[in-house]
Amino acid sequence: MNQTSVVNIKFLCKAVGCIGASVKRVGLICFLLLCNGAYVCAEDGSRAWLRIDSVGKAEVTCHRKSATLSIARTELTKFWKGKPVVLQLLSNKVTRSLGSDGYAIFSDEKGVKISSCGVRGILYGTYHLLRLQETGIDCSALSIKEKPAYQYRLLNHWDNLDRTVERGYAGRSLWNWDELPEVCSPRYQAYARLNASVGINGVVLNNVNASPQILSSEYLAKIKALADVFRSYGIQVFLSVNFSSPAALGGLSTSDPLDEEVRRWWKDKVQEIYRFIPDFGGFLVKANSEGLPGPQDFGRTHADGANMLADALEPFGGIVMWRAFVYNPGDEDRAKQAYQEFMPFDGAFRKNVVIQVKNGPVDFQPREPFSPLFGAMRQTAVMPEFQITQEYLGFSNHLAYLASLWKECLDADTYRDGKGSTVMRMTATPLFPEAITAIAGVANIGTDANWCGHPFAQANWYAFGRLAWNPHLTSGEIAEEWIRLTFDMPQEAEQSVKEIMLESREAVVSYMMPLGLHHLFAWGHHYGPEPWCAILGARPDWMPSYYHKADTFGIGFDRSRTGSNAVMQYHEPLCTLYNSMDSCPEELLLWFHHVPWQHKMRSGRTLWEELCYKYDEGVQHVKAFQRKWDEVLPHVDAERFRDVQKRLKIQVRDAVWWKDACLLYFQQYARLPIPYELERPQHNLEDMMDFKLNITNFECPPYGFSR
Ligand code: GCV
Repeated sequence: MNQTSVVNIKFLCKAVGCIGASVKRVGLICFLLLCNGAYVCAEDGSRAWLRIDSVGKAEVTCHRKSATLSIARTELTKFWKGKPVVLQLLSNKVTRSLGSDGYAIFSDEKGVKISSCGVRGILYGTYHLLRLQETGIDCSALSIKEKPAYQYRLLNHWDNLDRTVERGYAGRSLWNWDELPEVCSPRYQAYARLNASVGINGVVLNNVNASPQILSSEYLAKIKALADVFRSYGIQVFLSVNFSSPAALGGLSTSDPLDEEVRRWWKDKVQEIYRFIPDFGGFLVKANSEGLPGPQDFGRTHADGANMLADALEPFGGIVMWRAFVYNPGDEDRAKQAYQEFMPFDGAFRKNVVIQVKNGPVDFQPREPFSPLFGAMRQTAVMPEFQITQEYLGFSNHLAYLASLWKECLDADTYRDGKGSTVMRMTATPLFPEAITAIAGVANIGTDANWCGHPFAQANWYAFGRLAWNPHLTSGEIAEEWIRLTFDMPQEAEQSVKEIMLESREAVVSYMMPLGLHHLFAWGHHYGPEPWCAILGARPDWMPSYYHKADTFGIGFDRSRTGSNAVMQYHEPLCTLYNSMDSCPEELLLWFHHVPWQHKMRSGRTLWEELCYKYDEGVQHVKAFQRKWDEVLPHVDAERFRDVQKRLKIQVRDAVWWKDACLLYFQQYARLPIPYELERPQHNLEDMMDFKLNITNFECPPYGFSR
């Protein structure tokens, strides 16, 4: 993996090709090459964290045959630089205790043994061994036993059949439906390999806003082709389904889940799917949410709908992931609605159903408290859904390392069974013997050469996989691994990059929505700030003012006992802690309280001053990231260096935009000066209010705010 001695032919050819076109550009490239020690090769990021150069001579023995074992064997033969390896597929006390995805690795002076009772376990052990080698761990005396925390570790693609990606910022959908099943892009295999290398074992191929068409025989043949590629990498295919498919696709007069014909239709459809894909994983369902059809359209319940699908899938071992992302406009606080709608059905779902719950009670905001549903259900399996794609975190223009956000949720104590009932424990420990344990991340992957748009967005894909395997890992440990695998830097530079990553999520919170503010996003695309947004006739719960409630008294959503009483959905001591303005953690203050502008914060400042300081802190953080990144220039190839540099510039500009927009807008209510020691606004409120970013929701705006 030492790239520094490799001359990148592709890059040089590109440079030579430029001569005719632009001498100036070649000059710049040469300058950058010189700066980089002449041989740091350019990279397009397509190899992501699997950048090992083949050595091609390791001795690997495996007495069993399977497509998965043969991948493991090839990976080691090509990339392992140590003593001979034996791959042992065997069932003994140790391997059985680790399960078919788990593995044991032992090494001594004679060589290495990777054992598992499942072929997937051997593959995961293989990638782990290579990861240890590439992160510089001494592999001569290993004694490792690993098993994943969650049984299902899934990516959710929000990919549409026309190849747009809802909230995708890295090009188009990877799935080229027009070419499939005849043509299978080599990227499908590369994608599967990257997933397997971090332990991801399932993918939901299509958007939860699902087209009924995905279940047509024509598409099932295409999906089969993908499943055939993914299978040997241990990846199961799942589909999002539209609840009204029996009517919309099957031509039935209803999609009522208690109707016999409808039930028959789903059973037949499921049988057909399994004929195409014998190891099909199951369905993900968004029902009665944001206008999508669901069982409530027929006077039935979520349990009726989920159980009908579960019954059809059960004979084949398939599962249903039923989303709890439900809310309706009305008097009730949006943050309370999922809990209210689902709690009455605790215990009413079939055993092969799991309720998929977003990390926070509203919608993937830069910071939310954990969803109270995690600590609530006692007889129903619940799984976390995280968003890897950065819908609310600056798309792929902003550097935001999200392991910190997910860890905050996983480590949060729900107090369901007393202290220590973390979200991680509540979701990774089966509630009953057959209960499903699962975790999902909304993918940030597209056709961009580097898969994710921002080079650092790859770290979020990587981190999701690593946390799904082992949620006890720290954000820092995962960042360190990723940096080592992704770049070739001296330790000091690695440290700087790690600092950027670990501070990045908090920086985004500070310049977008500090102190518990949420959903101040621009209408529709959710890229920039629009705290003023007011669209005539639009749903009030889609307006920022619904969430910030700024007035001349103060700002924030009162969810205390005297407000919407959302605090009651949390177990003690959280309920009491959140209920009081004095004890509520300040990072969630405006989530739970409507706080007077003059309220004294722990720092001794007033709320208004604190808000100003927080916004400013966010901006200063990103400016510091720019400086730190420039310092690592000698250690990063020119292509990725410049890409990150360019995006950081956008991020700084956007951070200032966020700060100016929010402070100038809220200042109208606070009627107080921005503390004079802080930088003055660079924009006028009126200009910002007039400005409309012209993007559709699946594109990444090229350069953020400019008029
Ligand atoms: C797939 C938010 C997003 C939608 C998304 C929805 C969901 O509302 O803005 O794009 O739809 O969440 O998670 O279902």
